[in-house]
Amino acid sequence: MMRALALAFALIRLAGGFPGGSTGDKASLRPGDFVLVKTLTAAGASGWTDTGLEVRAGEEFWFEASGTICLQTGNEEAYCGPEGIQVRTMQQPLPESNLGCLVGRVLREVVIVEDPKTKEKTVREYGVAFPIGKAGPAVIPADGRLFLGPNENVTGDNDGAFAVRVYRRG
Ligand SMILES: [Ca+2]
Repeated sequence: MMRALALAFALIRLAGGFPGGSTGDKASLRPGDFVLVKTLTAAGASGWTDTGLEVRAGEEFWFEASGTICLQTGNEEAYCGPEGIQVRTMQQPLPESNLGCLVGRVLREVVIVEDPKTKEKTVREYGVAFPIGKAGPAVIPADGRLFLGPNENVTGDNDGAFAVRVYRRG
């Protein structure tokens, strides 16, 4: 299994790169327009890390991230920084961005659904993800609570962490 995934990584690398990181017209924004509001560590294995920040759609943020995570412990091909790996899989929140790159997610709603027969409760989260990468501005896509994590859905086998500085428009 590990070997198969390593091979998949290698093959996709050969197939060429993908765009990752940032989007949109950000040329007019400068770091000096922002105020540092949070410094946190987003562990690769934690999935989404809560920033504790409530955000609104259209707000402008600036992010700076460093550190290295491993997307599959033991796989030499699976290390990356906040810019991620130039790989695309079906198992990532943002399919158009690099696998493992730092992404934001605004959690909009948490719904607890109860099965009418078994009475078993399931928690469903609804969020909107957006690309961050290594450093730069980002426009918040929705109202809600801001979380940060790697652009990957299978995070339980990860290692390492990103150190992230979060700046809000002053
Ligand atoms: Ca993983």
